[in-house]
Amino acid sequence: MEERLRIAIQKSGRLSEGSIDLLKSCGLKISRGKDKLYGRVQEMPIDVLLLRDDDIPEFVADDACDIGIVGQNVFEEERLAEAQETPALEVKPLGFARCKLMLAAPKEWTFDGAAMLEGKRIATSYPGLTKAWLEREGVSARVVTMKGSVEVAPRLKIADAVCDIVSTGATLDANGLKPVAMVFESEALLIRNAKNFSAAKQAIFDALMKRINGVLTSKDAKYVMMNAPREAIAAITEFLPGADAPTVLDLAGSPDKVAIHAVCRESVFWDTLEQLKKLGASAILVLPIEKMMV
Ligand code: PRT
Ligand code: ZN
Repeated sequence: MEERLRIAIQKSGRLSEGSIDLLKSCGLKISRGKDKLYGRVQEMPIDVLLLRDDDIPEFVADDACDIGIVGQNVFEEERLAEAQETPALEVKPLGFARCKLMLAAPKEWTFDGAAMLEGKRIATSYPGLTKAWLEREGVSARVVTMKGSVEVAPRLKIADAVCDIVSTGATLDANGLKPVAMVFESEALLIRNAKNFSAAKQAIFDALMKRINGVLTSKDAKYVMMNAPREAIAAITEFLPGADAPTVLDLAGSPDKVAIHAVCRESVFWDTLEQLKKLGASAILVLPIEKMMV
């Protein structure tokens, strides 16, 4: 029987779009029916399982799936809970679904440090991460575990403060709370089963990782082209954000000028262009890079 790599992603929620987009950028199309929990990829021997995000670390640890995409917050919380004898392994942060687990207190509090939480009750869906943070801060507080709607706990007098995921902060604000301390920073994470894959499965995994790495490195990368005075080459090369050695070409009929081409791996902003102009560059072009393999 043909070996296939099984990958677990979130069925619907804040990780789904990013996970599906990443697989798409790797050239994989998932065919599935509307409510199906299972999708098949045509382009590579890969099957996709669509799950609740909380189940993903366990499915991957238990060998029900080989790899998965999950929030670092959920992964770390499961690890701290020691829910698995042999937990899944972290492979790579993926750069999307960024958020922060934050301690938040009623707006009227004048927060002057973690010591303020001594003896208080903190509501959270992340008891492991919250307790680890309190321990690091040397504070003893009571952690009240709630599955959802954590932000209403202070109003219901179930807790004095909360520890919850924040992205824009609008939810906290609407509930009369303000973020006061950062507990954990999270983004989507690629994880894998801790056991060795068979040779065939390892080969599929390696091929997929090559494509994922290619997608991630080309994400912010730009191809930058410009003309510049020959004597400005050193200054421009030094200034270009995250560029390897650029290509320098002679310009026909202008012995004092050259064309400089470079791949910049970091974001190229308007002020980058303004700075390049100041260094003598002209006719600056910034082009997107669709694919890159290094
Ligand atoms: O159904 P399933 O169990 O699969 O999904 P879920 O509802 O448990 O998770 P989901 O889809 O909400 O989030 C999945 C993952 O996305 C989380 O584990 C985080 O890693 C990441 N993520 C990124 C977020 C947020 N941003 C986020 N804003 N997870 C949750 N939130 C919630 C937060 O809990 C709060 O209620 O959004 C609200 C705050 O948003 P702001 O913008 O008002 O601050
Ligand atoms: Zn969930």
